[in-house]
Amino acid sequence: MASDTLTAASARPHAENVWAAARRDLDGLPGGGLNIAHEAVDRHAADPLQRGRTALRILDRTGTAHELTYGELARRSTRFASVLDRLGVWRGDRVATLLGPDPDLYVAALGILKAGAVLAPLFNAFGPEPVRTRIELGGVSVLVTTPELYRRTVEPIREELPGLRHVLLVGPLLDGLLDAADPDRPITRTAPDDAALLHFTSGTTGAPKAALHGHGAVVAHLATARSLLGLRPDDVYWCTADPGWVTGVSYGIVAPLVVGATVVADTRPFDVRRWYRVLDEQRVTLWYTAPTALRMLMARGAEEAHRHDLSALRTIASVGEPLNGAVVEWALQTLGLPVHDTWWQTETGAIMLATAADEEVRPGAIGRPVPGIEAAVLAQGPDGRARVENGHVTVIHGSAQGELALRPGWPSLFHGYFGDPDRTVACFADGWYLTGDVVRRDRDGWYRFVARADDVIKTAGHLVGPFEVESCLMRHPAVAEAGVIGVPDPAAGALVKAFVVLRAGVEPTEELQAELLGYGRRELGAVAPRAIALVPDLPHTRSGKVMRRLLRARELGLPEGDLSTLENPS
Ligand code: 6R9
Repeated sequence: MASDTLTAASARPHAENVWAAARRDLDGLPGGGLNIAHEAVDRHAADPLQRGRTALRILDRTGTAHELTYGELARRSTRFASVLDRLGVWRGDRVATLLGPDPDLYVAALGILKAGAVLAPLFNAFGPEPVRTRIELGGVSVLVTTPELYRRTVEPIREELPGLRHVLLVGPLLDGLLDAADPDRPITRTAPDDAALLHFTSGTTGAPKAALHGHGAVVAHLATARSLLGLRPDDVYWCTADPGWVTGVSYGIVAPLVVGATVVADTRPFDVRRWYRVLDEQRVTLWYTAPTALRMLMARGAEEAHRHDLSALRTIASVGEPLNGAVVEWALQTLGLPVHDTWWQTETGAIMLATAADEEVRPGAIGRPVPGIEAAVLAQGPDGRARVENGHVTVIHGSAQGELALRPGWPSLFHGYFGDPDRTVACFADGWYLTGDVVRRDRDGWYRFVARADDVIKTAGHLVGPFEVESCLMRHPAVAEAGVIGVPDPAAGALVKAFVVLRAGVEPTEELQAELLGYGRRELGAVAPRAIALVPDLPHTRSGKVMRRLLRARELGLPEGDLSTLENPS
């Protein structure tokens, strides 16, 4: 105990220095306060040397680049904030975006923040059901989307969402409103603790969760992007994460703009040849991507890579899923650079463990806690989560395996799950934030990812809550019960698979199986199961819950005995 106290005490002043230094490099609002959009654009737009620089370079469906300078982005997002005023949006109201990385997305996101409202990004490949759940959960009053996505995803559920007062469709309608809007609307004076971002995420049980972050999170975005990714104002930066997820916002919009770099975005879906072309033709210098994408490039072989000039590239970094050592070795050989792993979660708001851009990569390891972060490995209980006895956890020192925990106090830690204090409280024990990830720490303090301590699935970098998929399947009239797990996949890490028990009297035919797959795709979109097995029954705990771990063990042909150490298939 004594040594824990000492470590914590000596870590704290250091942590404060790290964040205080980043805070000093931010501007703050004239007259006081902190607003992410001011730091990301208006600060640069006020600087005559920076105003005309390219903030965004967005490749449209035809590959044509559309550029917006910092000055243009500042002006347009101010007008967007003024449009929200006219719709009656107030400070703290939740405004959702259902958009790909189009110019309008950046304008809307920054405009929402300028208005003092809360930006709630939605993944545009979600089907109607996940969108409905999230709009309801976040109490979203305004949604910004395209006419096409509106028809496909929102119209079928519109009547079930009485709290959604307005839908703003990008295109001529929005352009007209922007032209008529107030170009001089001042940014709403927000404080670091005022709500700014609402990111939807998934847990093992229950509905999705909405993690709330404040404007102060920008301090951590700046500090980590600079010190770990090595992001600089002269960078041409490409973050391949979709802006409907936490990485696509925090490190796809906020961090690079705050630094003053040029953001490259591609609105078209993944394609090996085109990705190489983007890296080559856009002269990308810093590339923040994900293991699934790297594995897909790797599967195509070296030839395609060698057709392109990647000499502008200085750093490749990765996030979201376990980064296989083999991918790192391949990148080094084929792309001429290793891949620097970074680990974080929606709740942490910023990178927590990493191999910094100027550090030597150890294939298979994530790296170490970032400056300002105190991490610990906690002993696990029989359910795989950290063991808490009489309110106390057991910190393991030296080389260890257990649940990763982080000492709260960094600026981007979530403020809580919106409207769900009980689930928020459950994330903390004995002065630690519990991550739900099992890690192994080597003797010299380097961390490796082992598994999730719970049942959430990471498929192609996207977090999927099995409960959400099971609940949707169980609304189908033929389904009595469903159990959903991740099964290993060489490219996507894991694929969502459902085991379905049919209602009495329903025949398990191939047609029904196909119908259920189609139903899942229509309702859930990107988080739908890729495979469905019709089974006579499911294993249950004594309290009646489906034992997903046992399903996974059976699927993988693993012994069913000790399930607490069952490693994640990814
Ligand atoms: C940023 C993001 C968080 C979960 C996290 C962990 C997994 C993230 C990882 C990683 C292995 C890495 N994860 N980074 N696993 N190596 N470098 O992805 O947030 O969508 O909330 O997911 O993703 O399991 O707990 P989020």
